[in-house]
Amino acid sequence: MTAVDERELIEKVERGERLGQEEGTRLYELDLLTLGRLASRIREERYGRKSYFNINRHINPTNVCKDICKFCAYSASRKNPHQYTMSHEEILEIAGSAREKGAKEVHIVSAHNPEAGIDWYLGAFWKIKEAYPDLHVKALTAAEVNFLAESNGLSYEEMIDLMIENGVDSMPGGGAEIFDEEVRDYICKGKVSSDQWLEIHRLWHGRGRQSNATMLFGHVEKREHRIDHMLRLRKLQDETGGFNAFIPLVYQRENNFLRVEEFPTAQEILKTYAIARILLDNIPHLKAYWATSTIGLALLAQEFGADDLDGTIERESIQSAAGAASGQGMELDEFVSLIRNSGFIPVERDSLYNELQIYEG
Ligand code: V47
Repeated sequence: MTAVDERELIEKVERGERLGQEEGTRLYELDLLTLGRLASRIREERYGRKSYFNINRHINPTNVCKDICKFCAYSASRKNPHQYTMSHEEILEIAGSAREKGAKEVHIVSAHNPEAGIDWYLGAFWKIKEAYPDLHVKALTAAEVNFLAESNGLSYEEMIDLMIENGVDSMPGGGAEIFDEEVRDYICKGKVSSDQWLEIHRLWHGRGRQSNATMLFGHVEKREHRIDHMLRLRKLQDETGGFNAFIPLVYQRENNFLRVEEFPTAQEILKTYAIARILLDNIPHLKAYWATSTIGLALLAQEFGADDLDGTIERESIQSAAGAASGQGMELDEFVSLIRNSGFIPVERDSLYNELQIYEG
């Protein structure tokens, strides 16, 4: 890129104009600190120095899966022979004890278990809601919704009716991986397609509900695939306005079947956060999910556009199976002081980003 092209690109971002595929990809050629400055300006205009988090509990109730995603170390396989499926009593007990410790949300993501049955999936949400109506149930990725619809002969609309009837409050952003069809075919053939993933969220938003969107990056995809992924989300968000947060998930490399030649540098990860903040002008929050970025980089990402650090998690099985240090979650006090000591104002939020407590001073 010539110096003139670079100047023009920067000015376009400063004027708040939208960038397309080619310009979005060229943003990667800007130096890290320029991108940080551009993304921080947008972040600070919206949120000042506030950084959001919630007190949540991740529950991963089964690791038995009919699909084989090359990047996944969580599902039971020859690399991870230990299979499990929790009973409703176990799930309910985990939800109850998390609530007692202050959790406002349970984030429930499972594998695609062909033996468990739809009543096992939906019944767990219903029982949690019945016992703890104030606990927000964020559950079922679009990949799970597609799996349950297909295996039970249901339309997506019927599945969504059942989710609402059984107490699902919002949908997590998982299963999006990378929308580019060629890369997707290589890393997770047979799972929900990109168009299906987007359609499920479109229908969910159409019912007045909210959700998140993830992107798994740092494996075999190229920069242009990340931009394409973000632009497909931006297009849907223009239509529905139902996404709360965009969550770039940094690929974790252990115990899986995906061979990767080159892993992203910290610089590439931070650039990806900054570019997401710039391109996704219509998705309010950018979440640096510390389970995959490491807490150090998540804190730094606050200077590159991220305004949300997810939550205390308490326990996590998907990313930690692939090497992330998130298995045991994080204590609230530690989380708050890490955010504060990095120069930001910790704000506890609920699942829909209403502010619950500001930790000033
Ligand atoms: O879709 C699987 C990812 C996702 C690996 O909505 C991996 O707030 C990295 O949905 N390396 C599920 N990631 C997690 C998810 C989520 C997480 C945090 C917040 C939210 C939210 C949603 O986990 C899957 C997949 O992309 N994943 N394996 C891996 N090796």
